[in-house]
Amino acid sequence: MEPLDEALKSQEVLSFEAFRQSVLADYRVALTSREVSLLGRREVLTGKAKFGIFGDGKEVAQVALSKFFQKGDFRSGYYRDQTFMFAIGVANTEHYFSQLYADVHNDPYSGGKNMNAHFATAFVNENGEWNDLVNRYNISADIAPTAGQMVRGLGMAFASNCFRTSKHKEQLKHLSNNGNEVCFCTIGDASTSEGHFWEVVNAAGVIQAPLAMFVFDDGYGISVPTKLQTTKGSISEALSGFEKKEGTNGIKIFTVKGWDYASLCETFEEGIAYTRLNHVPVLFHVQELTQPQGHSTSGSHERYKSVERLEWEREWDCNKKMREWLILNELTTEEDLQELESAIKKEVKEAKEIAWSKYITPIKEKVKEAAAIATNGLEGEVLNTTNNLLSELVNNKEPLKRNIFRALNILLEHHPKHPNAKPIQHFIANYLSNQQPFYSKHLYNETQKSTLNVSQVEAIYDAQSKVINGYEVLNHYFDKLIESNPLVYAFGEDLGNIGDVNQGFAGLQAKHGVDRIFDTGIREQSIMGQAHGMAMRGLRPIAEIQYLDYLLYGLQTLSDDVSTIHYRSNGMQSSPVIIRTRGHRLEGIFHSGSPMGMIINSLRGMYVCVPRNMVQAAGMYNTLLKGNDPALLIECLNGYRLKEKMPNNITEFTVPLGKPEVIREGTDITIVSYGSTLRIIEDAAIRLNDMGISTEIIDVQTLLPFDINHQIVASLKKTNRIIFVDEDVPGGASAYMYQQVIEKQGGFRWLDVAARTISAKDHRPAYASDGDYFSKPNTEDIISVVSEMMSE
Ligand SMILES: Cc1ncc(C[n+]2csc(CCOP(=O)(O)OP(=O)(O)O)c2C)c(N)n1
Ligand SMILES: [Mg+2]
Repeated sequence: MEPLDEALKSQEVLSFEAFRQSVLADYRVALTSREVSLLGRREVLTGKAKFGIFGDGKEVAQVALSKFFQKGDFRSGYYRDQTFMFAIGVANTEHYFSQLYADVHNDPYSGGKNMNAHFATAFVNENGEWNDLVNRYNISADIAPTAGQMVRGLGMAFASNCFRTSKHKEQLKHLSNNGNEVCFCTIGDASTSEGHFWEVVNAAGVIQAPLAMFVFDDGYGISVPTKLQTTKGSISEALSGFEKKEGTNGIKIFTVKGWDYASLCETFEEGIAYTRLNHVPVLFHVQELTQPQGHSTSGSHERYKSVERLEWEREWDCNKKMREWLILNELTTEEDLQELESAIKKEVKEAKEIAWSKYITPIKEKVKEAAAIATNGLEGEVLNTTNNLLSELVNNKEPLKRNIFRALNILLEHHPKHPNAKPIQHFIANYLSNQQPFYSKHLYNETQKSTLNVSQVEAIYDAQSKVINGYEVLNHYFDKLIESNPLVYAFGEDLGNIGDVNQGFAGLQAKHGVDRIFDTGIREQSIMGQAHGMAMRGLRPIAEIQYLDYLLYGLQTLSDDVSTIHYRSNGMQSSPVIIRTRGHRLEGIFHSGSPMGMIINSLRGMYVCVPRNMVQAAGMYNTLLKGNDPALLIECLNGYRLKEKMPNNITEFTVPLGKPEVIREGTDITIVSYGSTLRIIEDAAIRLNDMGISTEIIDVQTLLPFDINHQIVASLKKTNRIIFVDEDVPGGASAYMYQQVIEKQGGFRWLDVAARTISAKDHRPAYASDGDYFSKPNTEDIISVVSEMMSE
């Protein structure tokens, strides 16, 4: 052979060997993942873990797609993605089991808070600042509600568009490499029946973002087969009208068999390179997948799958097919494979045992410590009964922390004068206070980036300060804000071209560009998700819900995803979205709701701001933009045309969260409220004054957080009478304010007469001005209740 031929030949051998090794490495991951699923299920069935959901039957497709997931990319996935996570090296088997055991110390994805196979990586550091997201794999924290991940995925993909068009790339280098990042979004076949899925496919087709969607089709959603889920029984067929053609927008659709390793690799390579370059969304319909162990540990698929189907699933198991392919293509031998398979079984078992030991050892030590404290120095009868009462705990091979609290408390209940009562109580208190934070921390940001740390900057006025309409205050404010903060993006229905229905952004798209201020389709759920995904990538979106009544359409995303992101990622991820809406009062059943009880009860984890006017709103936006917490801000619909004096420092002054303001001082009665009802109360206060009653009015300003420094009880100490007023239904947010002040702040001690709530009626507000009068609290209602209280 000529030297050149020889060199080429040896290169070929080398590259074949490299290929062979990489294929075998993939198979190794697929096998490992399968073994994890098998052992994981056993851990649940034997009672060591509570619930398990596994990725068996999806392994080969996931190792294939992991090959095209690059550093800087994002994943918004679902609970079947363990193989992908193992393949990119972000998850390992030991940690996987730690999460399965709900080990608060060793589950690196959620700190023991989330179910197994719900992954996350750190987007922010211990100081609350964004990490360099460009040089790492980014896994957004998983949620269980089916298809919920789609809307977040849309936002994370869309952020790449924002970075690509940004004029401030230099400042954003740690967040993006020119918008080349793809968001991988996985979903089960049945979950495509959810509205979220369709909303996102449509929105992605319109806005053209680098979103790679993978529908993992195993033919079932728990027990319900595809033909009852999807038109024509095929999601790719049903979606064909969305397909991008020459000269149109849309998405690219690929179909591929989930057991066919070679064609999976080829298809994913082509599709992902395409979306990365062109920002055209792609959807892969991954077909013919299986569930070797059924849906989850909660049931058995033999109940609903036919014998033939079960037989087919065994035959077309992706790992089995890959194994056959390896042998057929002489990439390995039967003997080597058997060796590999037994090595992997051993490895996974060892990892599981390490995880179990790390989890259980500290609890067992606590059991020992508890027993030692309880029996210390005892003898005779009291020792016997103590031992008897603790025997179940001490003999428990898999004790939980709660078993310790229960056993010790029962012991004290039986023996109130137990000789070791004091040290036992001390132990209980210490152990409780040591453990509680693991379960409760990170609901809100606790770092220096907590919005509660933003200090107050007073509004500055001088003789030249203009008095203008509320909407003009906002318009001026948003103009300055977009100019000064390159991270801010504003969007929603009718927000771009006409500048929102109340002109807050009027003229600003023309001035600042369609990249920063833009219209969206009528799709509240995915507007929320779009903002959420962008915020997680370090941008500062202000996204609109056109009217408060329509927040319901987006509430699932806000409640399940945005509100829990910091908590469920154990503080590793933040989403400082600002959701802007307007409400409380307009007209009729669907344009004047004020469902504040629903909102504050479903959005713990977000802050909820209820400014009484647009200057206060601007100050709150400034505060929110300095912190890293998500928030909802509700502007008063009937406030846009009221005259307000504009501060000179409109983009700098801040309104701190959780700090009520006394807007009228008085001595006889305190009325607590927020938003547009304050104007009715002010009207009542003038008439009450004429009747000789002096009213103190307090604007709470934010419902979450609520009066952090207990200013309201200070007012109650002075007046000894209090009413909580709002426009929600009876028992809604007025009851919440009542509970906060009367119970939490100890306000009951200062009452001369029973505290009251005044709210709207149970029904939705009827149309027109008289409808409003008879549906919502009005001035006469307030005067009447105050008069009644004054005469008691
Ligand atoms: C909104 C919502 N509804 C119901 C459920 C309960 N649930 C969990 S998984 C599942 C089936 C999902 O099937 P599919 O999307 O095909 O995924 P697979 O589990 O088959 O991979 C259901 C109904 C849920 N988690 N969320
Ligand atoms: Mg399915």
